[in-house]
Amino acid sequence: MRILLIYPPIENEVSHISLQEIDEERGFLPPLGLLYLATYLKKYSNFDVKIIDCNVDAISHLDLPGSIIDFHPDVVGISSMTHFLVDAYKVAATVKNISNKIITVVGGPHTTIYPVTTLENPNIDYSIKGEGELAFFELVSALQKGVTEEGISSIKGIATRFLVRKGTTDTDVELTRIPDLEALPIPDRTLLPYRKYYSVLSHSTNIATMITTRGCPYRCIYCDRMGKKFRSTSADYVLNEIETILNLGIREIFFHDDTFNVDKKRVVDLCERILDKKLRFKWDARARVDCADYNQLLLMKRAGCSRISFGVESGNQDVLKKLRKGITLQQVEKVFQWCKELQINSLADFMIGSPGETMKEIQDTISFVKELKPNYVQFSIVCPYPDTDLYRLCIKNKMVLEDVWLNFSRSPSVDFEPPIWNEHFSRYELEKITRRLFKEFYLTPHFIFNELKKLRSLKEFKIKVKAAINLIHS
Ligand code: B12
Ligand code: SF4
Repeated sequence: MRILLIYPPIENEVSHISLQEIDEERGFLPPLGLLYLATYLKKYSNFDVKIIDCNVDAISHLDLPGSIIDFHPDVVGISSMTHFLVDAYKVAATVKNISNKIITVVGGPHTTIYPVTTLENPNIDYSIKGEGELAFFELVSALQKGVTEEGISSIKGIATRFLVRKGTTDTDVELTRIPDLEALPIPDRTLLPYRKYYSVLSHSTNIATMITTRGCPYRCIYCDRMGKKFRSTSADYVLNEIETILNLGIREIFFHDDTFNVDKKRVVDLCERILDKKLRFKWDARARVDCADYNQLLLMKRAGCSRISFGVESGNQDVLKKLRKGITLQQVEKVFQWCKELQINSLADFMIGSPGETMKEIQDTISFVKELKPNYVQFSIVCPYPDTDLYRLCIKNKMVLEDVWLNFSRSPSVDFEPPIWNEHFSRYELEKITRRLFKEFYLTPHFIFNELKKLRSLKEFKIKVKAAINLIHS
């Protein structure tokens, strides 16, 4: 069997969540989900497996047929996030245009919410709800053995037309989740053009990404991870993975765990092991302020952590409460102060247009940013995303008149405008405010001077200048 995994060319993104012109120079991050799938298949089968990351290799929808025909796959797996669903569906159409005999399977965060709805698209044969390693392996093995669709329907996490005919709904399909993350082989980064990945935020011109935990025990109302079972890998496993990355000559790692520091003891253990083994690399992580303490941050710094992103979301305590964020402004202040003392770069993520937010609360956020002085900020417009409590609230309060995300999933179009929380502001007003906040933070002599001091290469200089030009023109 020949299996081709495709991360679609993102050409038709429905996105106003962060401003598109500001995202453009963000860089390229590897599609880690597909790497996990491919590595698992390679370890446990003799299938021929290939990944195409269309974005990093600049393969457009027009170019894609050539790349698919070259590999002549039996099965094509496609990744889908909601914001690039149009592109995922376009890839499925391209595959079926080449040959109707190629089986198409779509997985990822979007089909995890809408596994059955996805099958309304005639170009998609199967979809996966949840973490795909085992389910996809079982599906492809069953296809090879010629198992019937009814038989395939008993594989956990797979939506089939057989199930649709029986009246199964999106919520009925059983979620597949890997209970023991250490049963997964360490992703083989050489399956991707690993030297090409970088970020506007990185120190090096080449980075890798890792995920050491899955799930998140918190319940923020705007997030679809809420309450999902938290699982982690041991320090040994993580260290092995770090070493395989360092052996490829990469010296910077972005940890993409939802919340890296949930388990304090684990963070301490990990950092001590990095120090013991004298592994030298820069890294960054996404963390919660209420899970951080001074000693944890000190150890992280000593172990090479150069930047931490914290979800701060608002400078107003009532708004934080409405978002069910579970943090206080005092905790935020304390942790950002510690980061300054320890010279760890801090990135504060804020959301604009939250429930209950008027210009007064936004002003509180602006004042808070000025007081906090993070090294970087990210402002995103609040988007009630599917399968979040915020979206359910949006429907309940009749802020949207129908289930717009379900409609979008049925027939995605690039013209779709994702919903906003329109209690006090229009979409236009929120975009205007967000642009202003970005400019006020980044286009200051103080910020520009600091960034210039940190530059290490001509490539980094060019990336940052381009990002700045985009911002000026926004
Ligand atoms: C890294 C990341 C990004 C990167 C993407 C780069 C890349 N090439 O992957 C960047 C920074 C660009 C990004 C952007 C956004 N992201 Co993001 N991102 C993530 C993050 C933190 C990690 C993704 C990851 O690597 N996970 C680890 C791997 C192992 O999991 P996975 O990718 O889900 O893959 C598994 C399954 O989904 C499935 N699977 C995936 N693909 C396929 C394909 C097949 C064929 C099969 C069978 C299975 C399968 O199996 C995989 C293995 O178990 C996740 C949160 C998370 N912890 O997952 C959010 C997440 C994916 N992002 C999300 C969102 C909403 C966004 C944004 C829209 C806004 C935002 N708030 O950040 C923006 C969009 C950009 C824009 N212009 O506005 C949501 C997606 C929700 C959805 N319904 O699609 C998530 C889940 C976070 C959240 N809870 O809100 N993101
Ligand atoms: S926003 Fe972060 S902390 Fe909150 S539920 Fe989602 S992943 Fe967890």
